[in-house]
Amino acid sequence: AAGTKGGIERTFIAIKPDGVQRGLVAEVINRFERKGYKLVGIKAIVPSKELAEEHYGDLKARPFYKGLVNYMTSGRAPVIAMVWEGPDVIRQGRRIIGATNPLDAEPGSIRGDYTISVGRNAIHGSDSFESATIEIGLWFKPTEVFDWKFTHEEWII
Ligand code: FUP
Repeated sequence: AAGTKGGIERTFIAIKPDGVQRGLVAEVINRFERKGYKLVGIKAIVPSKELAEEHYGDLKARPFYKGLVNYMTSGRAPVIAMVWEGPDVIRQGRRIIGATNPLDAEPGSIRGDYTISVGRNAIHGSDSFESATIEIGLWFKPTEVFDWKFTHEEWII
């Protein structure tokens, strides 16, 4: 499942229903792909309430928790769940995504370029090795994540 292999990390990135509604799927994938990161898992999924609640379990006490779970599970668009692999991809992924509050997110980041509301910030990315491991295990079966090599990997990694 998740983890590192010789310094190569994996992270869980999800385009949330508002990001899918906004037509940002290709834009998000492009930003990770052009950087040189490797897409090792991807699927569209409307998460169950249980999955969404577990994913955001650490936010249970927050006032926005219920609305957050409702928005993730509404089915008005699926979540595009992905696993990306590469050197430092957890931290770099957070940089590519930008700050949680879009009004603090740098222009040039996904949230900085495309969003204005913290409750509709389009995308999720794991914030640590521990959460990446947990989140990949939560959203993906082992058989849905693939080990593969770029043909000319030595020119990228
Ligand atoms: P992040 O890891 O950047 O997604 O940030 P958090 O885990 O702190 O927050 C998870 C989600 O909760 C955010 F993407 C959106 C939602 N949220 C709010 O709706 N209001 C807030 O004040 C903070 C977070």
